[in-house]
Amino acid sequence: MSAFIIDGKAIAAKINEETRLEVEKFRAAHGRVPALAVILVGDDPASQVYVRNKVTTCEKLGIASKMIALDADTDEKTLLDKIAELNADDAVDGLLVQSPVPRQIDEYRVIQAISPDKDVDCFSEVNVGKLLVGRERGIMPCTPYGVLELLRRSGISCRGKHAVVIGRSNIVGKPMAALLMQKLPEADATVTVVHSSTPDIATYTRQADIVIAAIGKPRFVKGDMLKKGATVIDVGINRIFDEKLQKNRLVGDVDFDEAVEVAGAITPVPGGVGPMTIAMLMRNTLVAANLRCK
Ligand code: BQF
Repeated sequence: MSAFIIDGKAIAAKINEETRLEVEKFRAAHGRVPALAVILVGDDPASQVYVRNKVTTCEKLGIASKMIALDADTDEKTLLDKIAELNADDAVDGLLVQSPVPRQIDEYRVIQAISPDKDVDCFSEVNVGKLLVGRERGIMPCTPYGVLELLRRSGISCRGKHAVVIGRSNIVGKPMAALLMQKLPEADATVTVVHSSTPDIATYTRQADIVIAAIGKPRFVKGDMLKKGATVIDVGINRIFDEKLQKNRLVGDVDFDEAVEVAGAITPVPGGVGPMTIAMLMRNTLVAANLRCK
C-alpha cells in the first residue's frame, strides 16, 4: 500500500484564498492594503526564485509588495540603514531580508535590526522568545507553522504522538520542536530532536509517529528508517543533478520513492511544505498589518 500524498500546493491555495478575503476586509476597514517589503542582497539564483514566489503571491492576494535588490558587495551598514528606513515607514507592515546574505554581512545582526512588529519571518529574539513561552501575538515562524497547518488540515493530529524532528536550525528545527510541544489542540506532541551529532538517527525515527525532515541532505531519510504508517513531512529543498533526466531537479531530505511505500502519509517535494511557507508568510503579513492598526 502506497502512502497518502499530502497536497501542500492545494492546501496552501486554500489558505491563500482565506487570506485574500481577509485582505479585502482589511482594505474596507482601513482604506489601504497590507504591505510586505522584501530585501534581497546579491544574486543567488535560488534566493531570486524565493523572492519572486513571495512577490507574485502578494500580488495574487492583493497585498502590496516592495522588493529592494541590493548588490552582492553591499556592506552591513548600508543594509542596516535600509532596514531602519523600512522600520520607520508606516506604509510597510512586514519586512524580511532573504536568507542567506553575503559573507561580509552578519545575518544575526541584520535579523535583530528588524522591528519585531514587522518581523514576519518570526526570527527576532523577541518573537522567538514569545513563541517559546507560548505568548505569540499571531506572527508565527512560517515553515514550522506551515507544517502544523498542513497536518491539521489533513486531519492528522499530533496530540500525544511521538514527533521526531531531524535538524536543529533556527529557521526550522528549533521553532518546529517548540511549536509541536505547545499545549495546543493542533500540537501537544512528544518531541525528539535529532541532528548531525546524533549517533544513530534511525533508532529515533523508527519510533516516530511523525517524522519532520529538515537537515538539508538530499534523500537522507530512507524507507527502513520509518515505522509502518508514519506521517513523513519533508522540509528539504535540495537541487541535485538527475543523471536520467540530464538536468537539475528538486529533491527533499526524504527518499520519496522508498518512504512512500512505508509511510501512511507523506509530503512531496516540490508541492509539499514549500507552498505552505509562502502561504504562512502572507498570513503573517496580514496579521502584522492588523496588529499595527490596533
Ligand atoms: C514548492 C528556502 C532554504 C533556504 C532559504 C514552493 C518555495 C519552495 C518550494 C519557496 C525557501 C523554501 C524559501 C516550493 C521560500 C521555500 O513548490 O515545493 C515555494 O519559495 N520557499 C525561502 O525564502 O528561503 C529559503 C529554503
